[in-house]
Parts: sequence; C-alpha cells; structure tokens
Amino acid sequence: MSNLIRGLRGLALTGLAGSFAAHAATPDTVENAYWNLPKGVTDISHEVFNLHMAAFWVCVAIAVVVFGVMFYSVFAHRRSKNPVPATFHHSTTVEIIWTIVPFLILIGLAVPAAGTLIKQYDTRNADMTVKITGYQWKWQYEYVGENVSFFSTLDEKSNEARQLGSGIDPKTVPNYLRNVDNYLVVPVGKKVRFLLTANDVIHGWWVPDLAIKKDAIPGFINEMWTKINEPGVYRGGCTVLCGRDHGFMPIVIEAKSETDYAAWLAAKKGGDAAAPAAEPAAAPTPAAALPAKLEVAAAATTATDAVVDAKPVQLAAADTAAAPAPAAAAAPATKEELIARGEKVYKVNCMACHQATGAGLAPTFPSLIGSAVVAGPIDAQIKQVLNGKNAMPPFARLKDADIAAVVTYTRNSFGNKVGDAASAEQVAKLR
Ligand code: HEC
Ligand SMILES: [Cu+2]
Repeated sequence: MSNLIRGLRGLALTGLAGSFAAHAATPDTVENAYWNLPKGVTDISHEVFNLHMAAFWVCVAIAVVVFGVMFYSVFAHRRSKNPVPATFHHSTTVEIIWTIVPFLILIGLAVPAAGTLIKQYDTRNADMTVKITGYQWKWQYEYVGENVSFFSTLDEKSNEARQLGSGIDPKTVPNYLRNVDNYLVVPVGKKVRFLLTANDVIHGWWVPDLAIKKDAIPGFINEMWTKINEPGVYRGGCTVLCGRDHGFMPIVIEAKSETDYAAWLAAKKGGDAAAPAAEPAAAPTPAAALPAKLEVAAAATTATDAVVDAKPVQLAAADTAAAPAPAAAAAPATKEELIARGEKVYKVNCMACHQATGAGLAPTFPSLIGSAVVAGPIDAQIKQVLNGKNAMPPFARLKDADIAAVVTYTRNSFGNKVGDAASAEQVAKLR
C-alpha cells in the first residue's frame, strides 16, 4: 500500500515538475515535499491557503453528494430490479433548487476571495520599494532610494552540475537549481513593495511562500507587495517556459530581523563592489575586502608582467595600496588568484555558451581553445567581452575586476598559454 502511495505520489510530482508548490517552504527534497499548497509566511499567503482549503472542502462535499446520488441511483434503480422505467420528466422545483444552490455556493466563495484579491493589489503605504528586473537569465534587484542594486544569478554549483556531461550528481548539490549567488534580502514585518519589469523577454516572478506571482514584462511596470512574518529563506523561480533558461533563474528571498537587515543594507552600501561570492552562503572571508585586494592584485600583475605595458600610474597605485604584501612577492600568487576568480566568473557568465572545457558548442559558439581572439591582443578581447559581438551578449555590467579576471582566465586555461593578465584599470579605460 505504501508503495502504491509512493508511486502515485511520484507520478503526481512528475506531473507537477516545475511546480514550486511541490517544493514549498522548508522541504528541500522531493521526499519532504508537501502534497498541498504551502501555507506560506505572510498574512496574505495564509488567507490564500484558507481560501484554497475552503474551496477544496466545498468541492469534496459536492463530489460526495453528486456521486452519492449517482451511485445510489445506478444501484437502486438498476434494470434487473426495475424493468419498467418511470416516465416522469420536468420538475420546476428541482430546477430552481439546482440553479440556486450552486449560485449561493459561488457567491459564498467569491466574496472572501474578492476581499483577499483587493488586499493583494493594495500596494499603498509601503515601507520600502524594491525594483525587480528580469533578464535572460537572471534577476536584478534595486533598492529604490538606497542606492543598492545587484544581480541574482543561479548559484555556481547548480550551474556546474546542470551542464551537459558535467558528471556531477545533482542530488549532491544542496538546493539544486533553487539557489542563487545573491539573495534578495528584506526585513520582516515591513510592507515591501515590488516594482516588476523585464529588460528583454517576459519573465515571471513567483515565490509560493509569499503567495505572490506576477509577470515581468518589458516596457511595463507591475506592482506587488509582501510583508513577511517570520525570518527565513524562501525560494521560488521564474515561471515562464518559452525560452531556454527561464527554468534556471531561481529566486531566493531572505527575511531578516530589522536590525540584521539594516546591517546587511549598510554592508551592501559600503562594499557593493562586493562579492560575486554568495554572501549568504557561508563565505568566511570578509567579502567586501576581496575586490579591492584583487584590483590591487590585478594592477600588480600587470605592472610586473612584461607582456603588458607597465604603466607608472598602475605601479603607483599598487605601491600605495598594497600595504599588506609587497607587490613583487605577491605577483605570482595574485595572478593565480585572478585566474581562480576568473574561473568563477566564467562559470556564471560564459560557460553556458563556451562550455566548461572552453570547447564551445558548434556551430554557434566558438571554441576558446587556441582561439585567435584569445591569443591575440588583450585589449581587443576585453573589448569583445565588454561590448559583445553578434550572438555574444555584452558583459559591460560586470565589474572591471571580474572582466579582468575572466579574460585572464581564458588566456591561461583550456590549454591556452598566452601568459599575460588583464587589470581592472585596463578594463576601466576600455569601457
Ligand atoms: C550567449 C552566448 C555567449 C556567452 C554567454 C558568452 N559568449 Fe563569448 N562568444 C559567443 C559567440 C556567439 C561568439 C562569436 C562571436 C562572433 O565572432 O560572431 C563568442 C566569441 C567569444 C570570443 C572570441 C572567440 C573567437 O575565437 O572568435 C571570446 C574570447 C569570448 N567569446 C569570450 C567570452 C567570455 C569571456 C564570456 C563570459 C564573460 C563569454 N564569451 C560569454 C557567445 C557567448
Ligand atoms: Cu525568465
């Protein structure tokens, strides 16, 4: 019996594949999945849940009555018992009853549902506003008036595992395809208004635990809001199907206490240069310190590397800023650091087209192994990454240091041994 149930449940879940309802709130594996809608963590989501349950029980009651009468009639008035059928037809009383009763049921369901709907649409008196923009294939979050804005992209581990022939078992990846590098962070108990739009194609923003879901449409701004009651991490995703990677742009929203949120916001403002590394996902090193150090590192590498023209300006920058480590001694390690960081940037931004091995995907996406562009002048390659070319999108939105890192990575990986390195300053000049 339990096997049967598990089988049916598996079947139901397969049918629901892609439906986040099956992966609600805390359960993060299929085994822990709920059968039902999640109750969620907002007053609105509780109302939605209760409406759903009310409608469900009304349906159950109707089913019991209708099927009860049907089965009883089939049984009690079967032909062997009553060979001669009755000849009555038409009853005005019955017709009036079966019109009025469903009408009352519908009214009974519609009135509370309309009340909730009106509350859902009331975005007035919000405590703060976040603008959400959908991109292929990521989300951007802008804290309006706070000067904080960042992209939120599928986390690196999921992205690696999802590649064709990655050899990584998705079951070993925590929150596979449901995790991002940068969480959308909001305070609990505050009414947060979201302005929703898209930059390229239509996307859809859905977090079941908040019971909010709306389309993000280029040229339009949709509004929605939430007020989360309990601190926690809630997951959702883009709901649009018509495009390659909508299924790979999850949403993770973290509700923090007011003080924790204030601290997070302050840190984000201080060092937004910050961290492609996921700040929520246990990054033990102070993330904000990283980019500054790397830019210095990049400058130092350039300065000491004969291949690239060593500008006195860059040397000076390295000298004054690189207090902790003498530039010369740090150079070989920093180049490795640059390549290591470049690998991360590559996995998030480039791997989908050029593949993990750099071999590309014929015929559209060229191989970077032995590529003439990669082996050619470094400035030209930086420009191509900044501006894009034909089917390659521009990456100007990445930070100088990240572009320097990824360019350095491609020139010194996949068997490429160009040997030189780019610097953040160099990238800044070519913008
Ligand atoms: C959406 C797919 C896509 C992504 C993502 C992408 N590229 Fe490309 N890339 C292309 C295409 C297509 C070309 C060929 C452009 C052309 O010459 O028409 C190309 C060309 C290149 C070339 C030149 C190769 C050659 O020999 O012509 C380099 C170098 C390169 N990309 C690096 C990168 C880097 C670094 C990233 C990540 C920051 C990246 N690409 C992300 C599609 C992509
Ligand atoms: Cu999408």
